[in-house]
Formats: sequence, C-alpha cells, structure tokens
Amino acid sequence: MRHARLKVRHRRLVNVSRKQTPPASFRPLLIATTNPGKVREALAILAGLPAILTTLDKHPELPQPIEDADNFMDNARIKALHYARLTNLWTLADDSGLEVDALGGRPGVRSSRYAGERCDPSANNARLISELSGVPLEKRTARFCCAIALARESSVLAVASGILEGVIIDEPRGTEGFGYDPHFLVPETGLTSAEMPPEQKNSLSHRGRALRAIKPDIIRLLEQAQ
Ligand code: ITT
Repeated sequence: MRHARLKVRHRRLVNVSRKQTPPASFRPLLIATTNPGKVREALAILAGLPAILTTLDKHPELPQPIEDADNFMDNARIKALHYARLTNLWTLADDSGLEVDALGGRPGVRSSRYAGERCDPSANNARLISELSGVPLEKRTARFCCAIALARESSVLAVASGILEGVIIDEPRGTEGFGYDPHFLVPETGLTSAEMPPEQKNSLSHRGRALRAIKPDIIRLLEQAQ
C-alpha cells in the first residue's frame, strides 16, 4: 500500500519536473468548444503548436453563441468570432455534424440538438436510428463534416474543413469517441469511429483532417504576430 502511494508520488514528481515552461513568445490559443470530446481530439491533434492551448473550462462564465447559420463553415466563423471578441484570445472553433443521404442531409447543422434543444447523444442516436428504420445498409451512406475557423478580435484569419465518409448501422459498437460515433461505420476499416483507438480516429476523421489542414496557417500567423 505504502509502496503504491510512493510510486504515485514519484510519478507526480517526475511529471512535474518534466513539464517545461513554454517560451515567453507563446500566446494562448483558445480551443472554443463546450464539447469535451472535441477538446480531447483537438488537444491531441494540435500538440506541438507554438502556443499555449487553453479551453473554455477556464471561462465558465461566457455565454454560448447563437449558431444560426445553415452551414458548418458559417457557424464555425460565428463561434470563433464570438469567443475571440469575448476573451480577446486567438480562438479556434469547430462546427461539425453528421449528414445522412437517406435523410436529405439531416441532422446536419442540427446534429447536437437533433432530439431536442438539450444535447443528449443517446436521444440523438435513438432518433437517427428510428428515422432510418427500413432503409437498407447500402442506402445508409453518411458523412461527418467539420469546419474550423481561427479568429482574433473581429477577424477570421484562417479556415479549413474535413469530411469522413461512412454508413449508419443500427447496433451501436464501441465506447471511444462521442456523439454518433457508435453508429458510424467506416467501411474500409470495418470499425465504427467509436471502436477506433483515438489515434486512428484522429488520423481519419473529419476533425483530424480539418485541424491538420489549418495547423500550418496557425503556425505561420502566430509566428508573424511575434
Ligand atoms: P460546441 O458548439 O460547443 O463546439 P457542440 O457539440 O454543440 O459543441 P456542434 O454544434 O458543432 O458542437 O455539434 C456537433 C455535433 O455533431 C456533436 O454534438 C455530435 O452530435 C456530432 N459530431 C460532430 N463530430 C462528431 C464526431 O467526431 N463523432 C461523433 N459525433 C460528432
């Protein structure tokens, strides 16, 4: 028991001593999302940026934006500008969702609120599966879409987007990821995005693609601002 406690203490000390102070030129970059799944993925994919990554956990008082655009990119811009103006930080925001062909592209920009205003992933999934009842697998094609915007003060400085194609299956599989992942099968892998280890999902996903596409712009803009 004591041994175990010492081990934990040792590990903590090692972690602390390894933690390096970021260079003074590094600026904070806000990952502006209230979705913990998005935060986890963004922090992993953006590791190594010349910035101090920070999240909305440190700003619980901020109101949420009104995302009233009819497309992912305009909503990403709305979110990034909203939080950039309120915090005065360089701000990265993502608007994303699932487009299902047999549902005419729904839930689309309403993905987080598909089953009602209060976001509840299991209710959203239940509605999705019930609306697809009777639709054969070959007609259940769908894609995850992600639009990302980087804003500072009142300007959007860079944008990028990414998609991941798949099909919707009735039975949920896997416990990783979040949202619609357990029902989203990526045929080339034979896995749902909830069955993929985080590194695999990040390497294929809509969010991974969008974040890797915008990363060089973020680096260039941060360096120019130094
Ligand atoms: P923020 O607006 O605070 O970022 P949110 O979750 O409401 O959080 P969106 O408005 O962009 O964000 O809605 C995205 C929804 O789309 C999300 O809640 C999921 O239902 C779904 N979604 C997006 N990316 C997903 C992913 O990688 N895996 C599973 N579901 C995803």
